[in-house]
Amino acid sequence: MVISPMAKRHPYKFCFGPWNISEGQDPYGPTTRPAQSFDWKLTQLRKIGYDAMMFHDDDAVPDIDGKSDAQLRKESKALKKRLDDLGVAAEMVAPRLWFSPMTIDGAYTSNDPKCRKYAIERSKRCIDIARYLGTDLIVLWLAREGTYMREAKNGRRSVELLVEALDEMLAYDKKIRLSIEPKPNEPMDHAYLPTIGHALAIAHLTRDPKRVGCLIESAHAILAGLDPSDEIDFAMAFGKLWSLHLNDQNGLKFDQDKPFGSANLRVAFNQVRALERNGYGKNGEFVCFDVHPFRPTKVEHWLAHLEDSRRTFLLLLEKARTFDEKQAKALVADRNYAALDQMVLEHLMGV
Ligand code: XLS
Ligand code: MG
Repeated sequence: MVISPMAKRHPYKFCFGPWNISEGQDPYGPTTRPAQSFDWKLTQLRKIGYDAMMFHDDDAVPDIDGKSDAQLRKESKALKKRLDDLGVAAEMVAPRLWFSPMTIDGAYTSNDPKCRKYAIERSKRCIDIARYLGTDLIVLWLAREGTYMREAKNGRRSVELLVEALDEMLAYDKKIRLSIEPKPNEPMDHAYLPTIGHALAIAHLTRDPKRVGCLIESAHAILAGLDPSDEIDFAMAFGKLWSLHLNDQNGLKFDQDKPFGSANLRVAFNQVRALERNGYGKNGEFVCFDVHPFRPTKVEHWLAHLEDSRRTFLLLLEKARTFDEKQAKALVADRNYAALDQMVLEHLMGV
């Protein structure tokens, strides 16, 4: 199907991260595709109509822990030049705090003060990289801030430690904004900040609540048993949705990072509608797809999940913009939800 000119006039800008062109490794088996260079990924990004790349600190500066500040500056600046030459923006930088031997038992909430110090120092270096790459957005996916058993940590103390860490980052750079990406579980049994409500609530305990916002990932909201479109409306009612990871998820299991709309087209449609009614993107926010190829994917189809997610988004945008709001309103006023339900289904089926 051809995407109509109306959908092409959208104000949305698109983004993905180098980890989204992944090699297929899972906990039960090795990679299924050979690794590709970062430069190749960057070139592909432009070719398939994307505008920006998101980074973990060590996507930007590999082996960051073994490198001096001078090296970090040199490599970040060289990367910024490559991005500028290709006309690609750096959307955000996120500290990858879940790989190091120093974060085995948590990063900011580790029981070991030396490990907590490492996490904060590493986050400051992540902020340095963001500054060199020209973005003020730091994303915090708090992968190991939680427990495998609740007795292992003091929950109240963990909240205080999280606030201390956020405060240190806010004080380190007066311009950066922190965007918390909640996820309720995996790798932890229970995470400390499982939902957008938690992220926005903890913002208010920090020294500068205005600079602490959130990022919604569709799959993470679904794993919390929530509808991602409600999370979008909630975050945007606070003016705090600063980034977005659209993808899909089939029920309450491991994080699947499926292509956008792959598991539930209607849930995807409602996310696009929520973004439209709230004007997402009008302050320069990007639509990022945190999606992965299915493990059996062949090398020649390696970018399909990214091309398809963007295409599905644009097609659903057209569906959102052509949804008969007047008729829907009349059905709501008549409390005729059966007809409203069918109307949505037929609209999505193109009847
Ligand atoms: C993992 C997260 C991660 C963040 C960035 O589930 O989605 O990829 O988006 O640190
Ligand atoms: Mg994500």
